[in-house]
Amino acid sequence: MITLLDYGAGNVRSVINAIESLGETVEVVTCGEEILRAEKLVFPGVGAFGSMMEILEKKNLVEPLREYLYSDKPFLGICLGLQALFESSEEAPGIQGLGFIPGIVKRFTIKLSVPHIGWNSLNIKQPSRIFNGLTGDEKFYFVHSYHIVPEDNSVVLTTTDYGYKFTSSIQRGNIIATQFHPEKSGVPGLRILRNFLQINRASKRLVQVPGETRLAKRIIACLDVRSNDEGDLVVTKGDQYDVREDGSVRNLGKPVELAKQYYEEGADEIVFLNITGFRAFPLEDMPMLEVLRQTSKNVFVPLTIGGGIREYKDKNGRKYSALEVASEYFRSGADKVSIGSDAVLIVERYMKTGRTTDRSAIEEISRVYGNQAMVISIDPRRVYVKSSNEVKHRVIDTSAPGPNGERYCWYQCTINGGREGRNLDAVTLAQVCEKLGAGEILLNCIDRDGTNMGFDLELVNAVKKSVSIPVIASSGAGCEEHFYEVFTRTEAESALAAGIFHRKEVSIGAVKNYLKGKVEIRPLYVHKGRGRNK
Ligand code: 1PR
Repeated sequence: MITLLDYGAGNVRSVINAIESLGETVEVVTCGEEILRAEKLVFPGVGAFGSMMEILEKKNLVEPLREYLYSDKPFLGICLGLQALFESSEEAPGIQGLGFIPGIVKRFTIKLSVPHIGWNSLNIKQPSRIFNGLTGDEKFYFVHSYHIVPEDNSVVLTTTDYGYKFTSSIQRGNIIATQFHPEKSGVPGLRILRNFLQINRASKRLVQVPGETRLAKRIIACLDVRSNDEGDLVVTKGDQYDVREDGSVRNLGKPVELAKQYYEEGADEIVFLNITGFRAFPLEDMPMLEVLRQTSKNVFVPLTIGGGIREYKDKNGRKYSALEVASEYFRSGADKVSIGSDAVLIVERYMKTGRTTDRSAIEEISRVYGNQAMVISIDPRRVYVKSSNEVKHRVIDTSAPGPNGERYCWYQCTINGGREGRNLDAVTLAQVCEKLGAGEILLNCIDRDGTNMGFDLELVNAVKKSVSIPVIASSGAGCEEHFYEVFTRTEAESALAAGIFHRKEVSIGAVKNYLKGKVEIRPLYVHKGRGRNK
């Protein structure tokens, strides 16, 4: 029996699912006595340091947690569950942590994108039982803007490089805590969890080639989901956002099965987009919640859900905030939510007044769940102009002139699945969303969507250069070389594709094999019950 501390913010379902997939049962703690009775305690932290400590205080969990830690019974902290062990954090000045390990938590001060999102490796500094069965070359999933700085180096279990070297996990006796998420780190992550649970395993010292660890470029599979004309929830795919062929919605498979298949083939992340979310009330669209619940039982990489994350009134007049809608998705297994249409409307309001309301969906969701959980999905379309000062938008000098020889273009934001163009450009949208608290940009391109022509590198460069958060390049991937191109000719941290994977033209394994040795990627793993991923 594993005891899990859930203080009520974010996605603990993934941790529960990962532990249960190893054949263990999980008891979720609701009071201090249960912490003291625990034999093995797992503490996954999500959200922000300040609100975490306030909730722990309010629920009278701080003292039992300290007592448990000092008793040296097996403890695994994850992400904020690691940071909580320290004395304080720059994220919440004046708020005390558990103070179990001397040291503080600091924000990254680097030129690279923050948050540090994605798959990075570990430099192992001590023997530990959690490394049994690993080679030391594995990559693990990180998502954080702050990192720990222990006073005493003897607690450092691993370090990782991102701009500089930081401590990515600690070990003191039976207390182990990681900045990365084992529950979201595929096969090696599950291995770490299993090793933690088997407390009698011998400690292993891994011999590694010394050197800097490197963040991998991520390959993301996207599943556009909607009901077809028969009422079944299907994965579909459009050509420039038109998902109908001969009058019917294209049906490319079932969402839960396809997500599992892509995970096993090596996808670093899965994105679900409910593409009719702008029409219906998503919380009445229960199948999407069920899709997430089922997917998160078998898929141990990050899951993003978009489509219909916005404020809504149901038929009885009850109002739901976007935060409430998002919370339901987080509880069902989402790690991030993405906002499309509403982000455009929020930024338009901001541009009119020049002020934030502090209460927009972007601000509220990122405040509660952290910036890393708030993705903005942009659906831009090229608009050609003859001169760079013809419009007030951010105009680029394009190498692909327009139909009438226009040398310039700007990228117009659209809403409602590309149906309505707005008087706002994608660069401005991305910049304002970052200011409001967004942690990542999912950058689609209607002109390239489903065309197999390759990513719009000019668009990716224009947006990526204007923000300091990670950007996912999306739309147009047609072959392995297109991924190489986007990773070498832009600074995008990840690339997303849909059509080529669904139509089985190119597999995720083929993309990774092509990139291997040229671009840093997460290695492929063999999944039990499947043939070898090449
Ligand atoms: O506006 O907050 O409700 O969110 C709706 C979401 O649904 C947005 O993220 C929007 O991008 C998406 N969406 C709406 N309509 C469509 C459509 O296709 N008719 N899907 C749509 C956009 C997602 C792309 C696609 C890439 C890669 N498709 O990310 O997966 O273009 O495709 P490719 O590799 O085949 O070229 P809201």
